[in-house]
Amino acid sequence: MSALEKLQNEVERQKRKISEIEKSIETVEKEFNVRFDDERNDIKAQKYLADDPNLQIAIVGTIKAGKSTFINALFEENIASTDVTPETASLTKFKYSSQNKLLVKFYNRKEWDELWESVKESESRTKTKIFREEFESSGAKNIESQYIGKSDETIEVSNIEDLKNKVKEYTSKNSKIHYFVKELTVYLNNENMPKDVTIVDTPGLDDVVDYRSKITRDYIKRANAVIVCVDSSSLRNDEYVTITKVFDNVGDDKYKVMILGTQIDNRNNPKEDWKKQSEEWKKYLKDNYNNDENLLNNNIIGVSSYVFSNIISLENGEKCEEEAILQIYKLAKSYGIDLSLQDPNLNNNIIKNSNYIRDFTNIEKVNSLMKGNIISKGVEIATNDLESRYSNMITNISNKAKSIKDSNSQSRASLDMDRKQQEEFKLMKNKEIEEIEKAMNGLNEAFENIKTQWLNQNKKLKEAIKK
Ligand SMILES: Nc1nc2c(ncn2[C@@H]2O[C@H](COP(=O)(O)OP(=O)(O)O)[C@@H](O)[C@H]2O)c(=O)[nH]1
Ligand SMILES: [Mg+2]
Repeated sequence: MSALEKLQNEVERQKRKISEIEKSIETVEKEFNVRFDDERNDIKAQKYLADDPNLQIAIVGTIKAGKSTFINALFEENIASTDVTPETASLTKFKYSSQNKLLVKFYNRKEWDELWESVKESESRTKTKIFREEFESSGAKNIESQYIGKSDETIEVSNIEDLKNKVKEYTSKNSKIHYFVKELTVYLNNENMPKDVTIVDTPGLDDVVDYRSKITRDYIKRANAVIVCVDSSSLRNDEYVTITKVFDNVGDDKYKVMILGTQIDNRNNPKEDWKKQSEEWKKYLKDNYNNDENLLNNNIIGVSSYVFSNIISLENGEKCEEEAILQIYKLAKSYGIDLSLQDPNLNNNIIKNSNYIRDFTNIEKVNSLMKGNIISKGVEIATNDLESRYSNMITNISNKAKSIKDSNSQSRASLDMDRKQQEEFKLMKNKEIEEIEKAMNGLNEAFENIKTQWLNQNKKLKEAIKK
């Protein structure tokens, strides 16, 4: 059986098991008048994972950290919307495809109401109404009824420019429609894109509307690997808290988290300033990476997506803005290459040194680490994550069932009963326990099965990674 077939089998098996489990839970909930709310959330997350179990890498960070600019550098294509004001409000998934196209998903009524609840909450917390004012002045209100609850839409495009315009139309803050877009999948025919992986641009973790940040927090749990973008000037406490949550989520596989110090070209002396910063960050992140020196040195990387993309433009004979030339100059200078700004041949000098300058931006380094450590083992990682998360889900459900069983027998036992009542109670209790055990049996069986499989799989994967 190929690795991919194994993954597909596991998906099918889990889907079957999950529907059995849901029935068991329903029985137990009715029987014992309890609620499995957290466990149902786990189940929902597992179903979401099983619906599209393939490798997904999340790009997360605060607003304006440079997430979208990094994605554009990675693909060498200005496809993700970037701006000085926060742009990305929905999950934007990028997948390789032989055909350029878009898939748009809109909020349903319930989600839209929840979003507005969150807007109200943020208004009373921040005492500002920025979001509401922008929404109202954009004229989006007039088209709201056309989009909320609209079914998923596939949009064919004729060429890459058309695709870029459509992406803007559905995601850019300057477009009315973007308010109603929950998720966008961009199918991109681009040779620089790794195949069999989805790269996901996410809303900022500090979006004024918490509902949108929560989209990212939830998505972090779904992702198989996470790249955290942090402005290279400093690592703030709230960012550190997020990073810690990201690490909690990947279990033992710490290599699946990469931390990018972004926009190093904005530092006074990019090379030296980043060196100092990264030493600081390593101290903070030592425990997160289990004191693994290799990971600390390899997975905390200073990048300049902006310089990288502009170098590529120059190499392709395109023009770039004066500001970009200055940033290129500054980055190169800090690494000891003086391009002499006054030289009329400045652009040629840049191109002559472009291999070095591209190196200083570290974009290719991040790209090859992503490919070598994560994407090349995509199917194994996806299978492993699918199994281990299933196993966690089962453990939580089993624990919950056990605690219901325990507390139920205790509370009953403490009642003061006469002999006849005691007899009746015993019978009833046995019946209840039998009932719950029956319901839970399926779960435990499933759990034991996959635990063994998972342990084996995990061992193999670790050996492979060591190699
Ligand atoms: N100088 C410089 N500016 C950058 C870099 N990366 C992003 N920016 C700028 O920072 C702003 C926010 O970037 P964006 O990618 O939209 O941030 P996001 O909100 O995290 O997606 C934009 O104006 C970008 O041009 C970089 O490496 N260098
Ligand atoms: Mg963005």
